[in-house]
Amino acid sequence: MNHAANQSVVISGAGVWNPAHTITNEELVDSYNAYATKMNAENAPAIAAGERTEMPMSSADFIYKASGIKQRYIYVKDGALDINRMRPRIPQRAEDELSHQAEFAVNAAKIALDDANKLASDIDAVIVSCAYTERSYPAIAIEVQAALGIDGFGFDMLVACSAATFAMQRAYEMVSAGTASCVLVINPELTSPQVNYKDRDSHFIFGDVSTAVIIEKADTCRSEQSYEILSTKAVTKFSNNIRSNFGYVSHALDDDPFGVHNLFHQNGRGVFKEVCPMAAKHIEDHLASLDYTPNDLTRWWLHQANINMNLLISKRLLGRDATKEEAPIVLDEYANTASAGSIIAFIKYNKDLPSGSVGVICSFGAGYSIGSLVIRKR
Ligand code: CO8
Repeated sequence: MNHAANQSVVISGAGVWNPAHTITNEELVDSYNAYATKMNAENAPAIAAGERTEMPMSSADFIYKASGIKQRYIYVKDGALDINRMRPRIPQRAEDELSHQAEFAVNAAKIALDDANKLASDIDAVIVSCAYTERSYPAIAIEVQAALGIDGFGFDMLVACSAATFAMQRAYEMVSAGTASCVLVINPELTSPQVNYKDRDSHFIFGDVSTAVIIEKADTCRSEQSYEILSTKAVTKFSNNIRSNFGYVSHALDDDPFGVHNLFHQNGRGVFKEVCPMAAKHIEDHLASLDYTPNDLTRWWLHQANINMNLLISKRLLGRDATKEEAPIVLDEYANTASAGSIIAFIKYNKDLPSGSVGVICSFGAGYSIGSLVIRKR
């Protein structure tokens, strides 16, 4: 936990950018069910002999009820719903072209810079933090830095669903310590290449999006609306319940680097049961450290993995259901966007709050990792 003793640190701007294409639950389910029907027909003898399990059908109704998701944005729709492919067909880019993920990042960064009333020349550090980076090096952050014409330094971070909050915490610490004065934190969540569209249990979960925030000292802030960061808190606890194994070691393994065990997979029920109490306690402890109780919060910008998780966490803390205004949900439009979810909720639902309102941004996900920032409208 950190307190900015001498220097108030603020979130002075933020931006969300989404790709043009969407996939509704119905479109997704039609494609998956057609694929499953085809596979079941092709494997009918093996299924009848008990050598292979029949693929179950998916349901748009189940998806909405179990998760709150109605649609998701996707960077490249072509290929993702084609039952002979079941993955997006993303065009290869040459090394001298802007990479896909850097483009995602730049799009959100420009919106955040405008929102904070800043120029690229005001920024001296760039953190790109998300669930996956497109490559190991050079860092996407350094490519973004070059694309925007930013001096200083940049680096990438990976903390799955807590990548955004953990990166904002690092930015807060850098500004507090004086090692950077104005930090651009970007979360280019290009999730669709890792989604297993052939898996009924997870094909609906993720969407593509990019978010960015600007963190700086209060005395350099020129935006009309800003939030003081009162405190940050992070915790991690190892769990195998959410895993993605694809990585650079694949080249040296006698294994299929694109096998289903290397794509995103999870024990969703287990995650739900374990993470909800962890996240509730995390928020309660964080608030208590500031002499706040849950009832002192005007808004809860929670991680967006599942609407039922958010309802449970806020109910556990408030002793009643949180209203839509108190704990906004963006899952219906965006689905789970890994680390970007709580930031989208913040971006879409903060401008209406009066000065002095206190809220919490909190993420929770793979690792497990939980990150929170308690913030107050200036
Ligand atoms: N259609 C119809 N039925 C289905 C479907 C479907 N699509 N999927 C499952 N079912 C069935 C099941 O088979 C089961 O049937 P039965 O009762 O006969 O066994 C029944 O529905 C209920 O299944 P579940 O118990 O699994 O359903 P839940 O109510 O638990 O809902 C969820 C499933 C929505 C996955 C839920 O468990 C959940 O959201 N859990 C939390 C998971 C979570 O938060 N995970 C975090 C993931 S993100 C992260 O941390 C980092 C990821 C980084 C990015 C990755 C990019 C790719």
